[in-house]
Parts: sequence; structure tokens; C-alpha cells
Amino acid sequence: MNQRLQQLVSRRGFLGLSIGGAASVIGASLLGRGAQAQDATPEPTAMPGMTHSGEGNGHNAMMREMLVGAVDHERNGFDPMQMLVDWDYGTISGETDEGRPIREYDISAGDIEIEIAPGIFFPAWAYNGRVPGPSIRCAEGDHLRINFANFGAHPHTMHFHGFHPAEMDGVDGEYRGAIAPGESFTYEFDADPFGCHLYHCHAAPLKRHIHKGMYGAFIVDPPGGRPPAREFMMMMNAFDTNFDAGNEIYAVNTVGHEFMRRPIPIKVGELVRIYLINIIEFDLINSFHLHAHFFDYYDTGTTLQPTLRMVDTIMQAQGQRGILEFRPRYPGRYMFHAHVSEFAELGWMGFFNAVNEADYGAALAEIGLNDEWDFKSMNGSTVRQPEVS
Ligand SMILES: [Cu+2]
Repeated sequence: MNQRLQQLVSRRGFLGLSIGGAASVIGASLLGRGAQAQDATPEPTAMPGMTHSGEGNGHNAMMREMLVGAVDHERNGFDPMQMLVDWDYGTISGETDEGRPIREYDISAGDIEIEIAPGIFFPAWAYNGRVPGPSIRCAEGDHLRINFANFGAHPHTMHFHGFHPAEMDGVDGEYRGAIAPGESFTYEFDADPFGCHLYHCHAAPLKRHIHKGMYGAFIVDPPGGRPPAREFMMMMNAFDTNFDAGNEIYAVNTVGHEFMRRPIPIKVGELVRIYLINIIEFDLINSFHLHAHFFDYYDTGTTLQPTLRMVDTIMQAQGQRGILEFRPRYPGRYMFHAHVSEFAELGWMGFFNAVNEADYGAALAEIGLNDEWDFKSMNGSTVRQPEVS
């Protein structure tokens, strides 16, 4: 058994997991190297275009460090690949006296069980039945009405990052406070300032409500928009499956190693923009590292000029977020992951698949995507609709 992984497993107390889950994860990382229980362990899912030629193959070696099998996205009711691009614009239901759009969103809270890695289930509390919740997107100055209804078994709130009056802050015990099961409340404020923000539940105990899954992206476009780009929302999250105040599975958009199994298709030369948010509980720092490229970074997304240029790693504490921009230079598969090796091994690692224009359709098809995903990734902005190249 790989000694390093063995230490990880014992430190994280995987025995607290259900039998199926424990077997799946331990099998994922370890059984490829040993002889035991091979029959009961599913074979690693081959990455598109990958060959399994033997020990000398770098990709193959990496696959043995991965979670194996696939999560049933249909049963979950959401797909991390779609979460990259599925913005929720709400419904424009009128305009203010000054002529600004009124955008309305319907958000509910509820209790669901989600599969966060093959065979590993987590009892989540969720906004609109998904973790993370819907990626709320609007333009600076839009007047927002968030109609929140609690269908869960616990009191919850919606606390948005951004300027707003105290009554709309969504904090337990203040003003309207937590919304009890069966009750509802409308949060109403102007979208301000533009940036890459987030919302989350602020009911007590806070760390429990957050790590259970109650958070989502809140993206406010600047007046005039940003330059056209292929845009993705990445929520760095993690799950404490045995409630020992430490995370067992780490991910972007909930499902561990999902983007290893399905590399994200991008085109050589195009501008790629990532709205990156860190919400993980229990660990102080998360990070994002991109292989073979350098990117510009806009801290909190509240400026139009980068706050960091030409970096390949950034770190975020809980609640921090920012925008990354880069252009793929050469075709090929490029990793992105937390530069905290433990997080990467426990799920927070993925690939971009950079291809030339002519090969893009095939790259989409390889992982079951179509033109609609391509269109959504190129047309996220509420302000400026970029041309689809
Ligand atoms: Cu809550």
C-alpha cells in the first residue's frame, strides 16, 4: 500500500464512512498498487484518448491516485460540468423608477443526499436542490429580489456579499434573522459592486450550515461588461463525511476528480475566464494552480485591471474569490489543482483539454457535451454578449 496515502487515509479516519464509500475511495487510490480486493474494485475510468500502456505512463500513474468510477449526475440532479456554465439570470419582472431592471430569483432551501465521489454520499442542505446553489448573475445596478423559501428541516438564511442595507444581510438573530422551516422572505437590494461574489447561509452554527452545502456564486457584471471570453464558474468546496471537523473529499463544483475524468474543453489562443470562489470549511487556505500557463488575477473581481499579473498559483481563504484569465498557448491536456497536495489527492484536481479550433467539436463530443454547452460558456455576460467564435 502506498505509504503516503495510507497515512492520509488513517489521518482522515475513513473508517467513519459507510462501507461502500470507504471501499470506493480507498480502492481508488490504493488498490491499483496492491493485489487485494481487485475483484470488488471497479477499473479506473479511462480518460478520453488515454492509453493504458504500463507503469511508465505518466497519465496512467496519475490515474491510480484518483477516485475511480463515475458519479451519477442524474441522480444528483446536477452536473459539475454544466455548473461551470449555467448562470441563473433570474427573471426581469419590471424596472425601478430610475429605469433599472428588477431581477427576481426564486431560491428554496431543502435537505438532499448527494454523491460527492463515486459511491460516497453526503447528507447536504442545498439551495434549489444543488451544491453549490444556482450561480446568480446580474449587472451592476440591477435591482434584485431574491424570493427565498425554506423547505428544509432547519432554519436558514441567504447572506450575500456586496453592498446592501443591514435588514437584507441575512444573518441569524439580526433583523428578520433566520427563516424557519416552512417560512419565506424576500431579500431585496441593488447589485453592487461588480465583481465575483458569493452568497451563503448565515444561520448558526455557521460552519455547519456552510459545509453542508449552502453557498453559491453571485456574479455581478461591470457596466459595459468584460471582454468576450469563455467563462467558467468554479466553486472550490469540500465535505466532512464523518463529521470529525476535517474534510474527506475536496473538489471544484462538488464532485471529486470529475474534471480528471472529463477534461474541460477549451480552444488554443482564446481568452479563458474563471470565476473562482473558495468556500471550504475547516482548512485555512485553499489554492489554485494551473500547469504550463500563467494567468492574470482580479482579486474579488471588483476591478477591470488585474491585481496580479503573470502568476500560476493563487491562494484564497474561506470566502475569498477572484477572476482568473489566461490564453491556452499549445494544444494538450493541462492540469489545474489545489497546490495543497493532500487536497489534490482527495479530489481537487482536474484537466483542461486545449485543442485547436478544428478539433473543438470532437473534444466536446468525447465527454458528451454539445454546442449548447459551448454557447453557454461563451455567452455568460448579462451586459455584453460576445460573439461565438
Ligand atoms: Cu443554513
